[in-house]
Amino acid sequence: MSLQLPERRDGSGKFRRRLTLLALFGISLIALTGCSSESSGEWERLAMPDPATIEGESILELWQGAWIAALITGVFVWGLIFYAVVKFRRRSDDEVPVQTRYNLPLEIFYTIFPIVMVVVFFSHTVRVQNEVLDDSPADNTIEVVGQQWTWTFNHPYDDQYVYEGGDGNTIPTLVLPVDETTRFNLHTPDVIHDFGVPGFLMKMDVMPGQDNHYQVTPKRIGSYAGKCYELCGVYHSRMLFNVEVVSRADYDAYLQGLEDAGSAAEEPILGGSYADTQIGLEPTDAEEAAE
Ligand SMILES: [Cu+2]
Repeated sequence: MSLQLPERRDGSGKFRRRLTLLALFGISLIALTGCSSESSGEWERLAMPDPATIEGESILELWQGAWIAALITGVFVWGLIFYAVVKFRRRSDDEVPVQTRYNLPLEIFYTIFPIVMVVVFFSHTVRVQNEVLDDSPADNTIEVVGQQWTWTFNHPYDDQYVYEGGDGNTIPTLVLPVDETTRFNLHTPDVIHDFGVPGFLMKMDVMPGQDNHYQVTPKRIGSYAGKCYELCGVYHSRMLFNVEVVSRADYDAYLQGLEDAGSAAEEPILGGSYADTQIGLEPTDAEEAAE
């Protein structure tokens, strides 16, 4: 019997040492990842990029608010769990704590409170969604086409459409004027794609037979990266595009440049027949012979 005590002490000492090591590891991890000024902003935004559009600001607020609400709930629940674990831990006297049943106020609380939480989360989500998907007339409308496996951007200009598209070898650029609201009408002739720019904190599915849309108001000039967010086939990873937010004058010059280059059409180029026969993606002679 007397041997048991030192053994148990030993065990808990090991446990404590391990816990200390784990805590030190966690603290150094936080210190190592959070030391530059750039990443301190990232911490505040909870890993979201700095929004480059006005709509992105609301999305960021929703993201931060949801995490803060979830964390407060988490701390409250963890507090209760640890309180119960410590207070009612097994003791030498082995006495079973009081077993409470049918505590009506408590049961009403944990039925009502989650409903209240869901209502709060839902209402904020709907509010931000209405802001982001605001349907009021935009300054510009771009017909965006996603197809296996690139993008085409049709800009209305000079009573026609000027366009820029990629192919298997080149990545297209989406040029947008700064401080203006641009609406994207999303089209696809083949499968579901998803059109998004991480720096804008926004993406949306591009559905065959159903033209989705959303709009953005870029607030600073700069270069961003965009991509397809929906696994759409073998060359999904090629569905990248560049985004250039430029001044109104530069945007006009860009549109004129497209017209001068002959990239103009009466109707927007909506893809289709050449969907899987883009440059670099044609079947090789050997593949054709095998068919
Ligand atoms: Cu895609």
